[in-house]
Amino acid sequence: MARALPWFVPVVGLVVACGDDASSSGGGGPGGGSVSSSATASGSSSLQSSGAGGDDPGPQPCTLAEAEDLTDQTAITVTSEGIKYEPRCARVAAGTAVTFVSNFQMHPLRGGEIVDGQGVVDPASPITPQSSGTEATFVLEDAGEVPYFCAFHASIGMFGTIWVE
Ligand SMILES: [Cu+2]
Repeated sequence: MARALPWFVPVVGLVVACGDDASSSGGGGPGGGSVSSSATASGSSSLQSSGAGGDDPGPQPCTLAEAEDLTDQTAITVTSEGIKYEPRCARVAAGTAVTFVSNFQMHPLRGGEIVDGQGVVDPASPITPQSSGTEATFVLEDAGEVPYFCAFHASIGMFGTIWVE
């Protein structure tokens, strides 16, 4: 007599790993330089409230309202003090010579804006990359918004904006 054992048991192993947020946990430092233009921008704004763990909202970009009005000057100086620029946010007249005084080896200066807490270099920025030396002057001719940042410390707030009027 044949024993009809139902060996064929369909094992449906549906292991659906939907933990897609495991790979995107929080900004592991500015050193990587992975400046991608892909879709990481969406949805990350909601992460900020859970990650910080304090009442510090974190470094915020300049607003025009807080920008120091230096439009009556023909030349201004932006210094770096610790990990902050001073003045951080400024308004200048077109044609103003803006001199950055810093240690560019420790605080590499870049023109570009902050996206998701990381500095993104703008190749068209009048503030050209500075990685050595202690002083650099840029004459800002064109009206507009000129954001800049420190390549090492942008994620912890070392950035600013100059509005050219
Ligand atoms: Cu820095």
